[in-house]
Amino acid sequence: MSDFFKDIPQVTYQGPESDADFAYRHYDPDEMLGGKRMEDHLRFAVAWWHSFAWPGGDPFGGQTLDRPWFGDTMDLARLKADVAFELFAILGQPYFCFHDFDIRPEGNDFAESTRNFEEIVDYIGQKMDGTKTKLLWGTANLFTHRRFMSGAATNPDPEVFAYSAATVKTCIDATHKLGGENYVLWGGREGYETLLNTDLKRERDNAGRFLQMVVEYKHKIGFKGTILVEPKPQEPSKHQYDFDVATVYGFLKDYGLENEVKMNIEQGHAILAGHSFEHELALAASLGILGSIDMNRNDYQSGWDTDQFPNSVPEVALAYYEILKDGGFTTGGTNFDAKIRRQSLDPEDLVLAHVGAMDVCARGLKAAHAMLEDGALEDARAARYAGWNTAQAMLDGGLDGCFDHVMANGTNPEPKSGQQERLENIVNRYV
Ligand code: XLS
Ligand code: NI
Ligand code: NI
Repeated sequence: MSDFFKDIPQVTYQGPESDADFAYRHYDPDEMLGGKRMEDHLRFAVAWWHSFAWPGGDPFGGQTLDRPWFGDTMDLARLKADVAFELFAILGQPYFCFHDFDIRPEGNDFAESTRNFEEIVDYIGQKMDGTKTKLLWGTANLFTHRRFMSGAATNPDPEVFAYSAATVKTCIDATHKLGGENYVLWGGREGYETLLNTDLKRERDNAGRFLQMVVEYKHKIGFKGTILVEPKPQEPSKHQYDFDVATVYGFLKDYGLENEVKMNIEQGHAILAGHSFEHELALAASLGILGSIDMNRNDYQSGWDTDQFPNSVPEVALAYYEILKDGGFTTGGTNFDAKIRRQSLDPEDLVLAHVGAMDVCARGLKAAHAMLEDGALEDARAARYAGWNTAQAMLDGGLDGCFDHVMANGTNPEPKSGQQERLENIVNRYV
């Protein structure tokens, strides 16, 4: 036991009337919603990188957070894992997520990095054995080290492609070993800064082949989890090949992967791409590729990827509405890919960030569930499209079929209200 969280109690559900800081007011894991426990709906995960590896830097300043496990030794990596599992015990959330880079010190070469990684993975596996904590997903960090500055799978240098592929192999192996339910690829530097030095077609093809190799390997070793791609339009690269859900779907189709790969959709990335979160979720659901979410938002003023914990119930309610409408998560979940603010120095800040976010999501989920149950929005939507129940012939008849129809019926369509205000008022009754 470390003493990092020494006076912080285990957080339990105490109901909406509680005024304790370390209490859930809405996240009651056992509450049933539509025949499923709340914990099994939300499937919360803590992100290792922001919670335990991030030093508090921003573009203008370096480390603000002082953590006893910061440093490059295996002992410190084990201490970091100890503290991580102490946080998991306090929060009681069922899952966590990690990159190789978050959990192990970088070695002098690939072989040493891999040895460090495998040793820590075994250590984490032992810690998982004694608890109910599970792995939602693992991933490889192919963007921080300078070797990846010109991309990983899209690097002009085939040696970097190979290094990246070898790294992903070790990360899928680790995820498989720890019983992970998904494997994520976020293409941090899979994009370019200037066309003047970029062979766009080759880079995109190499990224496609890379993802095929991931899928082939998954099947070879019998990994049953879902392969997820996390779209993001920019930051760090200027033009990313995985811009948004629509772009990634086209990419998957091109490389024959649309039935193998789903999306991990992040709220802040959706906003960066000029979409709403619920747009990205609804589109992925409509394409059958909605997998999992990173529930962290951006600051609406600063305009960059600030990775803040969610704190707006109406926003998350609309997101869970799309997720529930799609049937809910299967292997996916709600990962807090979120960091505390750089002035939030205390251990309790880290705990309270998660507590608040879990309660916000629980309230959003309950609102979403109630909206679906009551059917007010879906009834209105069905009514708006009711004409299509008898209009299939128009889709089959082609342009001249439609022409004949209009000529025969003398149709002069009457515009109808979209009723947006009424629908917004309905939503506001729930949130
Ligand atoms: C960065 C991404 C990253 C992925 C995992 O913006 O959100 O944290 O979730 O590599
Ligand atoms: Ni992000
Ligand atoms: Ni993310």
